[in-house]
Amino acid sequence: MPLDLSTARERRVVRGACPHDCPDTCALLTTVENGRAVAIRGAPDHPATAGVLCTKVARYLERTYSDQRVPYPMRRVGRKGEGRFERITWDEALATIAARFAGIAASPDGAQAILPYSYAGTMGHLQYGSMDRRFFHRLGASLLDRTICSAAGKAGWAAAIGASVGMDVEQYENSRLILIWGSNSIASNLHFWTRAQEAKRRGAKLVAIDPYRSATAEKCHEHIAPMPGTDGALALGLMHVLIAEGLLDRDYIDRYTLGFEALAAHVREWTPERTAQACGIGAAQVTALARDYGTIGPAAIRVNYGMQRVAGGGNAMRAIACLPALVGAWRHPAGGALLSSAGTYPIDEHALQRPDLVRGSPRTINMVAIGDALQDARDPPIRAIYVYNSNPVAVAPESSRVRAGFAREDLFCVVHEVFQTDTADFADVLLPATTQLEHVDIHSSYGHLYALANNQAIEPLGEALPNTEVFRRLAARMGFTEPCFRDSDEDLARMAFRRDDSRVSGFDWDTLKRDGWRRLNVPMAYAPFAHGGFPTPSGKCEFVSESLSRRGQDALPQYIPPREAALTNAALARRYPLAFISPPARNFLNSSFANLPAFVQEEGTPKLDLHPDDAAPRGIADGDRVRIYNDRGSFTAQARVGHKARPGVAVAPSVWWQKLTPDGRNANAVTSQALTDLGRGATFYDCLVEVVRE
Ligand SMILES: Nc1nc2c(c(=O)[nH]1)N[C@H]1C(S)=C(S)[C@@H](COP(=O)(O)OP(=O)(O)OC[C@H]3O[C@@H](n4cnc5c(=O)[nH]c(N)nc54)[C@H](O)[C@@H]3O)O[C@H]1N2
Ligand SMILES: Nc1nc2c(c(=O)[nH]1)N[C@H]1C(S)=C(S)[C@@H](COP(=O)(O)OP(=O)(O)OC[C@H]3O[C@@H](n4cnc5c(=O)[nH]c(N)nc54)[C@H](O)[C@@H]3O)O[C@H]1N2
Ligand code: SF4
Ligand SMILES: [Mo]
Repeated sequence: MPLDLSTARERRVVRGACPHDCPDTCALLTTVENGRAVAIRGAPDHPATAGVLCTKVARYLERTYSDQRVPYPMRRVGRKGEGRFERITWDEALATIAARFAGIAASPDGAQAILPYSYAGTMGHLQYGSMDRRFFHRLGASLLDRTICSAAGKAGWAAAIGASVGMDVEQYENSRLILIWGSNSIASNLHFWTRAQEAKRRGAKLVAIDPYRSATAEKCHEHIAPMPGTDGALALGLMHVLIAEGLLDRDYIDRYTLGFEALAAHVREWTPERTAQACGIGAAQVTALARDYGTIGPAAIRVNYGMQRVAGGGNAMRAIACLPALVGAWRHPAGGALLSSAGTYPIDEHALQRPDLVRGSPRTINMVAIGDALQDARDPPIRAIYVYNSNPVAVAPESSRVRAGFAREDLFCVVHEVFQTDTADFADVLLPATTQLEHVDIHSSYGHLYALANNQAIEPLGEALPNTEVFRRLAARMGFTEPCFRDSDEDLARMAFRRDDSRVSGFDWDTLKRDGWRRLNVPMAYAPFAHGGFPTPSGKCEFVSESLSRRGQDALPQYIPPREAALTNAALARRYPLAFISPPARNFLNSSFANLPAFVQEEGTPKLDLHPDDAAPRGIADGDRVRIYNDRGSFTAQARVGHKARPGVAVAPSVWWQKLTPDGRNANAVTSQALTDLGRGATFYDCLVEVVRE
């Protein structure tokens, strides 16, 4: 039959992966008709995705086709921060950047005066960290310590377990007890929550440990609400009860752990009473939780990064990571714990990022304290910053310092972005970035065990370019002749995994592109440490860590209380009596999606949850406008008085774009640049404030 050309439409379904900073890394199916993406859904065949996307990415086409996209390269015409730009060509933009970078590199300050600033706007290995790293390494720019999210927890977990490896998320449906610790899974780890729900239907008990009565905590059988930053004490208290009551797997401890006797002596003082006092909960809650944990099996912990954004976050995670070994929970695939599965993938970072190209021995700047780094006297000062995959003006702590840093007239600022964010307003040169539908990438996950390919679904919109291509072009402009700067995205994707590793044997980039996803070669009923084999120096779960102690850290997991709390800083707590946390809002992903009308509408306006016991003495009623402040700054929100926040804690779901709030500020006006005990991480949730009615 002849083809009727008048109605023929080219229609295809493209396999991709969700790029967002979320443990679920969903497999996507995008329907493309005549070059335009018309539908997006979760791949039904991918076990971790099971055909379901979260509400944000189910509307990803609104993001891709938004009329708010940065359409072409631009140059600043207004004052810094004003956000006024005029169109220029890519040629002009690249020439400007190359000339400024070359000038700085040739000056006495040298290339170290240039700083890349990026995080996880996209988690694909190519667009997250490949050609960009090669470029800045070869340039000799300052290095960036990418610590804003997970550094403390990762370091604490690694001290006990050895690497970011843990339970298979698919096994949680077989658990009998699940502790959801510092995680609002419904918002931030939806596909785990589905498994937890299934476990619940099968009779499992779910316990949330969170100072906030999140949507997740509300749906668990039990909710334990410690004060922020006190989880380390809670974990030590649980150990105390487990040991005192003999609720231990002695055989597992003898064979597969290191330092039990020292740990037992160490936690002797952590009685339920002392623990309860440190955490602001009841002693009976500590004992009951320990008894559940010691007697119901398989017992699983899903711990997330929400509990480690405090002074003692690293040690708290260490203590939690020790719990499964004490009760032998690792013996069962549905027992143990998961923080991140990222370490299960044999990523070839060396091949992707080429640290061997580094010129000299450049300094490292911690991204958390970017406010200080841009403002304090440094030798050399930061004279240029290139921001991509991140929105520091909105997400970095102590906004007043960050904004003042970016406002420096003498700072040359490049921002490569999908949207004109708070940070983009400060750019001298603003470059348009592609979305996930417009470029190629290869993905691992930090919540499941599949590798994924992201095929390009549509042509880039406007003049947008992928991160990789911009750095390829900049490298050529700067005269970098190493062949690695000519690698295509396909070349890069082929080198992302170490080919000699058995976990990825049997598939390659070509099969991954075709099939979209592939499970790593780990058993289906995966129990990574059933027979020990921890990737620590001793091969055991290390209650006592010699490697930490060699670095001047405590050999045993300590309780390090919050830096800003009544027990540690009474004078400060008298002026600012409320502990303040700003966890993710369900409809935003950090500051991503916080500019798109549908999601902003869902969230309404910036809110502050307060307990009636804290609202009443301040004369604050539900719906009042309130000001939240401390010595670092202030912002306003609408009070929501109820039982979501526990007494003594104020909660502002985040991260709003500053320029889209009524007062032009967000929660980071009050947060601190101080760092964690391990990993030099951020302490967003270690923050005291006072709240007044406006
Ligand atoms: N919808 C949505 N999903 C997201 C994100 C998002 O912004 N929005 N962010 C993504 C990112 S960047 C990450 S890192 C991951 C993980 O994201 P996380 O930041 O871990 O986010 P949540 O899982 O929401 O967990 C935060 C929970 O920890 C609680 N919490 C705060 N302080 C403490 C504490 O001291 N102790 C305890 N026990 N709990 C505390 C908060 O009240 C909140 O309910 O999620 C990702 N997924
Ligand atoms: N108060 C408070 N602050 C927080 C947190 C909190 O809980 N409370 N959470 C913290 C955490 S856990 C994290 S991880 C950080 C996250 O902070 P960021 O990593 O900065 O995350 P986003 O705010 O989502 O900004 C990512 C930006 O990258 C852009 N982008 C996406 N894809 C691409 C691409 O392919 N190329 C380029 N060039 N750009 C792209 C997006 O448009 C977006 O504007 O925020 C932290 N800040
Ligand atoms: S749940 Fe997470 S991985 Fe899945 S679509 Fe949403 S943001 Fe992406
Ligand atoms: Mo994060």
